[in-house]
Amino acid sequence: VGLPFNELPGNWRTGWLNLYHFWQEGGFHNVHNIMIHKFQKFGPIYREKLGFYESVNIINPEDAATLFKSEGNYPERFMVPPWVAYRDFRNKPYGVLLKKGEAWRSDRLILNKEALSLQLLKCFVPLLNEVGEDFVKRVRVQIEKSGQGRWTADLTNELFRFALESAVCNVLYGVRLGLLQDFIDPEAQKFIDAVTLMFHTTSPMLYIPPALLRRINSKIWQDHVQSWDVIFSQADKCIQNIYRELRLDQKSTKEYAGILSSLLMQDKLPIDCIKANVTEMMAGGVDTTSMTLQWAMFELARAPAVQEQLRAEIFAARQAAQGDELKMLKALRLLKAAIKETLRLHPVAVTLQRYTTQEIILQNYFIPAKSLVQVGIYAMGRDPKFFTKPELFNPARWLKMDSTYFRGLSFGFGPRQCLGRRIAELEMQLFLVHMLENFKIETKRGVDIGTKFDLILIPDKPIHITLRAL
Ligand code: HEM
Ligand code: 2DC
Repeated sequence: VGLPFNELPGNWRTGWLNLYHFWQEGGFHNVHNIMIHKFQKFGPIYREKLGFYESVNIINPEDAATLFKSEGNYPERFMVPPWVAYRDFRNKPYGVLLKKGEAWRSDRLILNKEALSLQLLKCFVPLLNEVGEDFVKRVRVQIEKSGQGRWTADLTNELFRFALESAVCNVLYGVRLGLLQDFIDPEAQKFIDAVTLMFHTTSPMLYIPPALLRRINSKIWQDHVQSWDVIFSQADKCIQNIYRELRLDQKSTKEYAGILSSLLMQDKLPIDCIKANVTEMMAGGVDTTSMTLQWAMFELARAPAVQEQLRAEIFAARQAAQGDELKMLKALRLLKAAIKETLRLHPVAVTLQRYTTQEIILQNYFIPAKSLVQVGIYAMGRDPKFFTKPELFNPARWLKMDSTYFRGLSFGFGPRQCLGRRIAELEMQLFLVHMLENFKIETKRGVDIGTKFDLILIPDKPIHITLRAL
């Protein structure tokens, strides 16, 4: 028999005091470590209240399974308040990220066919391959320039541009960056900076009602509004361009011309709704994959043996596939495990969240319907109870583990999982294939890089990577 909700461990009775302590501990950038600490203190389940927001936090894969199996057809996650506040303030429509109920589901089913279906991979591969190849060319030029056969740099901005060009311009819009009129260099940089600032200004506003910050016209709210304004206006420019082009000539009826064109031609969603969703995908497509790729290269640089194994796998797969890229990708089991392993140690999202739709039992406690439950995936990924020697970057563990049951949750789960998942996975796979085929990835030894919560989890200092021509 279960225990009552009110007996859950945790300091959940003192919301404002907690927020104060949290702030004192530098919590706004340290959410992930505070969570690990709390699981150590309270055990595998604790209740928490920060400011206005209350949640139940879990770490156990079995408990995650219980939660997700009861989520139903309309799962809801925590709605990031400043993101909602911006749209309401400027009167912008919501995309799937912020919609609920039937409105969410009907949009989402249409978008799944355009972004998540496995049949799309053959359309995405050539688009993403091209950008990967160009990145290699860029690196070669830099190596040439250095005259030393190698290039050392903080690749943050290079990878932002790569991600923008891959996922956003090529897959969403079916055009290369240089070809998007009104969206050449300075514009692209403006967009990239706006997305980073948008994430950065979100985290301090997570626990304080945005309406309050708006009323006192705080700097953080102003910056947040400005960054979303740039994101929306840049996206609008791109969408208008494609829209105009599509109406001028019908040339692209045969060849695959990207997600936006496909949505426009199908005519199943109203144009405002397409705009809202494409804007979200454009904003979601930059920092997520680029930061993950940066972590992946960092981990591979510190594990030269793994790097060699991956190179061998890629070499063999390339030979066997004889030019069939999809076939090659199918064979890259260790490479896919390496991406999973990167996201285990460095997830983009510190937690997954769901509102319960019915009463459920977690760790023998009754959790009422409509509670916010968070799965601490950062903490789970680093807990020796769920991953032996968690500090070790060991991609092969995913191929050998007894059970991976509800352990690989980096893109979320179920009907509400990441919409960009297939694009992100393919983009990262192809990037790493090209990099490993051409360069040795190295980094200075003994440099420890920590993690910072900036709404998404990012490195706490610049990572310097050395690329050496093979
Ligand atoms: C949602 C992770 C890349 C667009 C999510 C969620 C996670 C996530 C954990 C919440 C899922 C859940 O609640 O179950 C990641 C990771 C990425 C990535 C790890 C790359 C490494 C992308 C990209 C795009 C994107 C490239 C756009 C093309 C979205 C959208 C949602 C979402 C629109 C909300 C979906 C909905 O509510 O229906 N992502 N993401 N993400 N992601 Fe991603
Ligand atoms: C942040 O406590 C911490 O993929 C909060 O591409 C809980 C929370 C809720 C939703 C999460 C968010 C966290 C991190 C960033 C996520 C977001 C859902 C989607 C978003 C995980 C864990 C992200 C980065 C999307 C963003 C698309 C957007 C910019 C249009």
